[in-house]
Amino acid sequence: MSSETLTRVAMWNEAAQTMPRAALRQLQSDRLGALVATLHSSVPFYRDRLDLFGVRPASVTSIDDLAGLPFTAKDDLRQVYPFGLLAAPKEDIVEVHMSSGTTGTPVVGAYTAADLRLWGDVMARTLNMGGATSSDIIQAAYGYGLFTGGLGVHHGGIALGAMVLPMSSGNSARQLATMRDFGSTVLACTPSYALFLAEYAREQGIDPRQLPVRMGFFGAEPWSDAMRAQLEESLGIKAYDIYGLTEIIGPGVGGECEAQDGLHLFEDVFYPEIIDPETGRPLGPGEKGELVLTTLTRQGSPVLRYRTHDITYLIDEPCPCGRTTRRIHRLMGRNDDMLIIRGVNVFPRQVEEVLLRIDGVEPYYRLIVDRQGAMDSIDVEVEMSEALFTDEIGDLVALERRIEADLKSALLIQTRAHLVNPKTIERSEGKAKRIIDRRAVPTSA
Ligand code: DLL
Repeated sequence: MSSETLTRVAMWNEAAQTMPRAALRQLQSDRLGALVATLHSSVPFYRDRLDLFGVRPASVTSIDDLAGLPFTAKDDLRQVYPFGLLAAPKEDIVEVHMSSGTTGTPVVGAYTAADLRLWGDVMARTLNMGGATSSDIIQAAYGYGLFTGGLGVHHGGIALGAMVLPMSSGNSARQLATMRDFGSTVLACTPSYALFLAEYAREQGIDPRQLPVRMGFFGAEPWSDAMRAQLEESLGIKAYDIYGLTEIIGPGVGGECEAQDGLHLFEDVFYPEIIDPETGRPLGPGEKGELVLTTLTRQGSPVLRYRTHDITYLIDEPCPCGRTTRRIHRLMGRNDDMLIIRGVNVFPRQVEEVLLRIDGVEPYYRLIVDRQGAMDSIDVEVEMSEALFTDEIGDLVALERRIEADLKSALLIQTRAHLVNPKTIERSEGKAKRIIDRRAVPTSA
């Protein structure tokens, strides 16, 4: 797309987004030095790590020194749950979020007042990149609560000076009525929920293209260019991809500008690297690998070289929008076993843990993930144990309902359980193939 075809609105925090690359590098270098000094002096976990790696904080003077610093893994964060990685006094924390699905120990993100201003700023940048301004009415239909989606959009919308409707997700009839009554111009929710809303509107006799929404900010789960085309067509909007994760800040790590050609990263505050997941070696622009992020200015829960497990590549070419920040290609999948179902992160081992606690079933199972219409579904096939085998229909149904209820409280999503006969699920010698994902989504190339 050429620069002439981009509809321009005033750029939010233009200075941060159009900084000459040399000045940006200097800023990143200064911030990295300060970060390492803080981590060493205030976070015992990082002090030990840095000492183990023989890193003296005073020797970190350039962003190029990052490659010699230790990584942080999701498990590191879990081990210090809930507050072990705080770099600020607990009294200074004003908000807390947690990742939705984990092995039972969630990952905590703690925000000081300055962190919330940062979040507001990066989310305002995200919304504004797609053209949103203070005149917009933002329907925030990501889940509110410990999940970062709802409140991330909320803080960003307020920073931008827009009007925020804190809807949270669900209650589709009310979403549509509110959209119409208040004239919402922006919709922010998961892409699958947006698609569902369009379908639901049609079922109610409402033409979704006639709704006032002009643009959507969709993320928290993988979605494809085909789905973008469908959303843009069915809702009559521009659909932007937005990215983020609890461990870094929530949504607001990066997003698409009006060129819709890769997601700009907010490199002045979150430094990106792409590494070879096997060797940990940094890769260059265009080389596909795992995204690693360092929070350069977070106060509450800063992280050093956090391994996201998200696969993408860096785009170093200038963008017609005028921003000088590097972009990443839309997310191309994950290199761990985390599934994202209706926006909720699910690890297969959580399912296993639940099954192990239920008498009458074995931890042999298959998860079949599918998409019916716009909604993800998850079916769990579970083997009955031989000892407790029964063919009493009443008993079987009761056991299936129990499994569904226990999974619901552990995973926070509804599943459908199906008992199968003992020894019918394939045993494997290598990695068990427990997940069948029939959603044809993840890549968008
Ligand atoms: O999903 C934060 C978020 C909320 C992002 C709203 C965008 C919009 P978590 O629950 O910690 O945080 O999950 C983070 O979700 O590592 C990716 O694997 C995946 N993810 C997030 N955005 C996208 C996206 C939020 N645009 C994990 N495309 C990340 C693909 C995404 N995957």
